[in-house]
Amino acid sequence: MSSQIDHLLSETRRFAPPAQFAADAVGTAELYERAAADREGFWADQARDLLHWHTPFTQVLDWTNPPFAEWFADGELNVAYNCLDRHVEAGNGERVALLWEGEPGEERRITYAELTDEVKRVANVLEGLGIGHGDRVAIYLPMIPEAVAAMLAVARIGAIHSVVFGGFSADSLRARIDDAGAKLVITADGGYRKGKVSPLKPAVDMALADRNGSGEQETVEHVLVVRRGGNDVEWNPERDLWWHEAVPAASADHEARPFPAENPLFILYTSGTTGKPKGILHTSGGYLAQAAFTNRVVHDVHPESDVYWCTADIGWITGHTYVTYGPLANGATQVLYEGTPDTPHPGRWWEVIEKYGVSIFYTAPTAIRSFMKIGREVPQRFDLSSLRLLGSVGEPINPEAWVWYRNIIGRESTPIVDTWWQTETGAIMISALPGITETKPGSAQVPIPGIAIDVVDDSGEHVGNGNGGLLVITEPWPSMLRGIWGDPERYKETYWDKFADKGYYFAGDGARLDEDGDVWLLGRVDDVMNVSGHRLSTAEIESALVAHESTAEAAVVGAADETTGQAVVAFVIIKQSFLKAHEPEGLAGTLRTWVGEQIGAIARPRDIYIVGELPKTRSGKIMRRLLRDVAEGREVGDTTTLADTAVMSVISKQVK
Ligand code: 6R9
Repeated sequence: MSSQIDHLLSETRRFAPPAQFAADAVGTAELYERAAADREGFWADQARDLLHWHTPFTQVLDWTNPPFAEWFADGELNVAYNCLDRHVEAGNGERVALLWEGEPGEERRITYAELTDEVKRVANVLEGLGIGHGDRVAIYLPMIPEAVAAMLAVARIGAIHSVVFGGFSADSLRARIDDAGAKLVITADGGYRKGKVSPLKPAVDMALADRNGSGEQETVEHVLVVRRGGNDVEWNPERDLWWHEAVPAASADHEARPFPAENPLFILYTSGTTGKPKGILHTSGGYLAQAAFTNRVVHDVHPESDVYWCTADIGWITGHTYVTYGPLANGATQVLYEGTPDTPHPGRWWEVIEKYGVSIFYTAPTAIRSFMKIGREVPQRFDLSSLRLLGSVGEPINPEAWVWYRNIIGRESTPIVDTWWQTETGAIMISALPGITETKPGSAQVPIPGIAIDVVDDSGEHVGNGNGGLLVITEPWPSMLRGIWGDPERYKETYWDKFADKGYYFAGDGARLDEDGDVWLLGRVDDVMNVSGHRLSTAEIESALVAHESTAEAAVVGAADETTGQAVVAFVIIKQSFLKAHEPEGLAGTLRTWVGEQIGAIARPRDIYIVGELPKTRSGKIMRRLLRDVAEGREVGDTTTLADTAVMSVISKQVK
């Protein structure tokens, strides 16, 4: 970490917003002044200006029972109405909402009127299946327009969606369906990934079946299936129905009923420091207000002229807030792309930007670094002159990648917004405003208007400029998580206990304030890894590894990786009994595949080392810090607290 900090400290490049950009920008300096003078009044203004309220609110924030916040609680709205119907009623029905590009190259242009129509039909189908207010619906879909429509239809009827990333395994899906008690699963036969159809429905069938003594899943009554991949699927006529049969047959009349602002909107599972993923709960009014506001001012969306593209999958929070809710609440036109960046050729994304004239582009540092590796020749083959703003999210962006992004993709002129936020925060919290802030490569810089953050030491004291510490959020914000599904205690413990006397939310990230007071994020300070911008917990992968018959013990660390930011590296002790009965050859490969099956391909360790022992303290805690040294090829640090100080030299030899 210290070499990383030194490196960041030496970064002195500065980029002022281009004059024309600043002149036309949505975000203005007055926003900061207004928010500083009256934070709650500021958010109330945003919520009123950006959203339609069936019943206007009179209360703004209720923080009488911290850490359980309520925003705009006596107001009523319908989230889907805000993202759809009102744009049609305002005369913008013919504006394109989604410019969809399938991986094999098909194209669909869907207007706001068409999307509204589709969502109304889906809402009728859902209600016909007995889904209503407060019911949970799991969504396990590829990046196709139906994914957005499904989320909005669930929101429209006041039900709660739980989107599960299509790359997660049947077991991960099952755990999420069980935890939420979902009544319905919306999936597809399969979707295109890397040039072939990757099946989804078979994973749903597996998830719902009785496997490994799990018993048959009991809450799911129906599975609604979009035909996309054309792959063969098994069919349970009592349970399964095709989208293409049910939806067109349903009525396109559906009234958007108002729901209270605090009506739950979705649960999204994310990795924490323990083995069990947490179901992060978000509600309606505050979430949508901050989603719409940040998308407007940070991404500088001008809905009548921009073509916006956020490359995140809807399975992640970025896809929720900056594909589905933010841009559609603002009435923007956006690209939705199904596949991977390098299929069928490494210039696929740049081709999409040229084809649709994308003007705002929001992606992750890991993607930028992998493009850097391929070389500038690839993007330079395409006309990227439509781009006027670039954004980054998911992990710290190193200054080299930032500058490459600006120079090669942004023609040395577009502003870059490096946006820090989390599944839990619901929307962007720290970022430059592109028409105002002079940007610094590698720094997320300043809290957005209306957000209060600090960097503090272990006892919660402000560290002062020039120092590092822990990132905290010091005041409640509209799109904050409202809890962990079914586990209020864990919510308090995880986020609020560390600085309970101050009432600060602890984000789990380390950060540093520079001499100007700007924030530089330094990565997680807990056992959460960040691989290609995806959060993974060491504990979750360890528990998958020890669930394999061969494994006695396992320790997992996130090791620095040039492309993915961090990579999963596992140290595994194999059971003696297993070694007696089996050849150890190929075991590392078997375990990699196993982890992929248990959690999903993103969790597969890059390296697995079979070792004889793990470094432990006298109290039995695994010292992951030392394993990280080995995994990153460094001199092993202080081993004096180990129970057996010889262990590390043995491990180092085994790894070489
Ligand atoms: C939106 C999202 C959250 C964690 C967060 C932090 C890291 C996200 C970042 C960033 C540095 C940025 N993170 N954006 N670190 N600079 N601009 O990614 O949510 O998947 O919940 O991850 O990602 O470590 O705590 P999520």
